[in-house]
Amino acid sequence: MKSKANIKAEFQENGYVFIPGFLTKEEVANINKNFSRVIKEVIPGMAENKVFYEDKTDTATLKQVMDIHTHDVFFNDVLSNGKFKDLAEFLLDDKVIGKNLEYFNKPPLIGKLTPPHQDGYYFMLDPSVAVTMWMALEPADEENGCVKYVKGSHLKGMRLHGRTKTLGFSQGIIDFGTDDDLQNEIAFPAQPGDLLVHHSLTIHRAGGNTTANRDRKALGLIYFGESAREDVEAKKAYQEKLQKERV
Ligand SMILES: O=C(O)CCC(=O)C(=O)O
Repeated sequence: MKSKANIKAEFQENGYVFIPGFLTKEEVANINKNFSRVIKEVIPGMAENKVFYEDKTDTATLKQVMDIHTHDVFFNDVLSNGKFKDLAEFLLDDKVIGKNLEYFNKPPLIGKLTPPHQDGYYFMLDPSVAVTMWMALEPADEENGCVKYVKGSHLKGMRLHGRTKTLGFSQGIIDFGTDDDLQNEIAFPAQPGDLLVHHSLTIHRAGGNTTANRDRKALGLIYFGESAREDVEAKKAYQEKLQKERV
C-alpha cells in the first residue's frame, strides 16, 4: 500500500498516480451492477450527445456515456461523496466540485484508440486545477487498450490540439510523438479496482481493443478545484461548434 504522502508526491512529480486496489472486489461488483442497471434503464432517456456507440445502429457497441451523475442518484453519490472526492481534494489541495461521471468501454475488435490529449484542453479552466480519475472495472492491458501517460507532461504547458475523427474525444494533440513524448510514455495495465488519477495537463492516450473477446470497461470521474475558473463563453462556443460539426 502506498502512503498518502507518496501518493501526493508521485502525483505532483509525474502528473499521475497509480493506486492499486483502491476499491475492493465487492465495491467494484456494486459499481458494475449499477452500470448494468443504468445501461438498461437510464440510457434510453438520455440525450444523444451524452451516449456514444462505435456503431450507432448497434447498442451492443456502447463505448462512452457522459454526465451519468445528473441522471442517477447512485452515481451522483459515488462522484460527490466519499473516497474519490476526498482523494481529489487531497491531491489538489483545494475543495473540489464533481463535474462528470463517465462510463468507458472499448468493445472487442472495434473499440477505437483514444487520441493523445490533455483533459484541460476540453475543460477550459484558468488555472487548470482539475483531476481525472480512471478506474478499471475489468483487466486492462496493451491488447485491449489500457491508459498510457507521458510522465512529467503536466509541467510543460498546453499543447496544440486539433479535430480528431474519434467520437467522444474530438480533440487530440496534433504534434504528438516527439522524442520527449515517446521516451517518457508509460503504459498502465490495471486490474478491477485499480485507480489511475491524472492532472488536467497530463498527456495521455490509449490503444484500441485488438482482442476478440474482451471488453475494457472503466469508470471515469472528473473534479475541478474551486480555485479554477471556467471560461463559460469559450466553452459554450466550443460546444456549439462541435454540435454543428456533428450534423
Ligand atoms: O478510457 C480511455 O481510453 C481514456 C479515458 C480518458 O482519456 C480520460 O478519462 O481522460
